[in-house]
Amino acid sequence: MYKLYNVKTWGSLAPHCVLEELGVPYQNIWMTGEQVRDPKFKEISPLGFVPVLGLPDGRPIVESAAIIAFLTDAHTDKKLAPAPGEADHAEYLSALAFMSVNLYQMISIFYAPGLLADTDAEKATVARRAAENANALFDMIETRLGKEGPFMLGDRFSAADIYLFMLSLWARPSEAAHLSRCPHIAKVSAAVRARPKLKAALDAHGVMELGGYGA
Ligand SMILES: N[C@@H](CCC(=O)N[C@@H](CS)C(=O)NCC(=O)O)C(=O)O
Repeated sequence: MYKLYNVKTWGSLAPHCVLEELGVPYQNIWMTGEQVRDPKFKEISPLGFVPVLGLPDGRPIVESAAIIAFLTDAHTDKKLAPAPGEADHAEYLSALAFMSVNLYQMISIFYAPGLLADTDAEKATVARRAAENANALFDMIETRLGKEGPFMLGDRFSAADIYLFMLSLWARPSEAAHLSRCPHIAKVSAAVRARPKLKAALDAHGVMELGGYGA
């Protein structure tokens, strides 16, 4: 059975939703931020991050985009993403990697500017620039959805939309401000919130309503 190391509203939210959509058996391990920051957790997650997916053979897998792509590839019958070998699968992987490497990372810098700055003034500048850069990346996705949407893969809903939904929860100055600036992304978020199989998980994370992540 899979094991998901999960913290409410953190980066494990999208893998959690993907597991729920796939309907595969898994053990959900709720953690607190304190437990994640315990040095012992680095034995299974080298950077001390969630998500971690434990495979049925016990191996821990890190990196949210890899976890999601692995899960949808392992369960292609559930059709939550194009199957490996299809041209759309390349687009799917590209969309996940784009969001993970660029957007997730930029949002992380916003929340932890101390990674790249020392003084409070430097941290404020880094946080402001990270928020601006994240919003510019959201705008690129918004433009793409306007031209080729309504979903990340055109007409087809996929786990990439769940990933975008998760990132949107963290957008600044608030999810509401972000979604009113990006109406196409807002439709993706609404579509995710309307998925019957996700209701329990989204309720558990406290994000069924707008602004569940702080603002
Ligand atoms: N590149 C990683 C980033 C994961 C990450 O940044 N996780 C954050 C939560 S959203 C975390 O666990 N932070 C640890 C902490 O704040 O102590 C991924 O995509 O899985």
